[in-house]
Amino acid sequence: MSAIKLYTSPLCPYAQRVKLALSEKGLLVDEISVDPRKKPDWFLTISPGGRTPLLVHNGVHISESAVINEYVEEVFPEQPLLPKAPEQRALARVWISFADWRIYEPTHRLLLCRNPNEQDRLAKEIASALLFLEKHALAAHNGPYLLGDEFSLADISLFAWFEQVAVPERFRQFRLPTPCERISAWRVAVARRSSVKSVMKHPDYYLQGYAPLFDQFEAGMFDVPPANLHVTSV
Ligand SMILES: N[C@@H](CCC(=O)N[C@@H](CS)C(=O)NCC(=O)O)C(=O)O
Repeated sequence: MSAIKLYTSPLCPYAQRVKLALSEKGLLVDEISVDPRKKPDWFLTISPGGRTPLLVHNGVHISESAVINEYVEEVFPEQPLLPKAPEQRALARVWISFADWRIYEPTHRLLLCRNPNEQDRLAKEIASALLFLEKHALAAHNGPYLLGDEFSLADISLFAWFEQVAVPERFRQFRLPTPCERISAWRVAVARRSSVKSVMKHPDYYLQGYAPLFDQFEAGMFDVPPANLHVTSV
């Protein structure tokens, strides 16, 4: 049994972020999967917010993927996932926040939107954020990662969005903007890492997981979308 417990849910991109950070550090973890649509009472006892991921270590319960990953980085500094220089660390955090607010958050709204005009507007908003990333993060150096040579928590925060990009593509006709050559090269470099290979799931896994939820959502079988569709930032 590992000293680290990680509570996840099957389609959760935020849990994937934490799994990738733990994998980078070679840490063993007990993973417990929770159904976000039928949260067991015992889960709500340890996680009053009821959200995944939740990390339990040394009796401490930590939620919020970005916070969990910073905790993991502080407690297990080997195989660092943040640069040494404060200004580079700050930059990593800027891109983590950018990913949350400019990419994940509008994607959440896009997935939960039934209005075609609004879907179109949100898709453009996300595409424009990706173009910003292409121009301002990845053009600042020769890559291959967001901060240059070093793979960091910034790459991890973005990885989980691209892992599931087939979902907005299939269910919301989202298209990645072109040309985004640097982003394409970044995806190739990230996918080559053994840690990524160990956690990454095939797009079909997400498409099959989301399909019944979208069917129910589009059929108006619930007004409030199912928790699985929560791709929230806060
Ligand atoms: N900002 C949070 C988002 C966590 C989140 O939204 N998790 C979803 C699953 S992907 C969840 O637990 N939803 C259930 C609910 O909100 O009740 C993070 O980065 O960890």
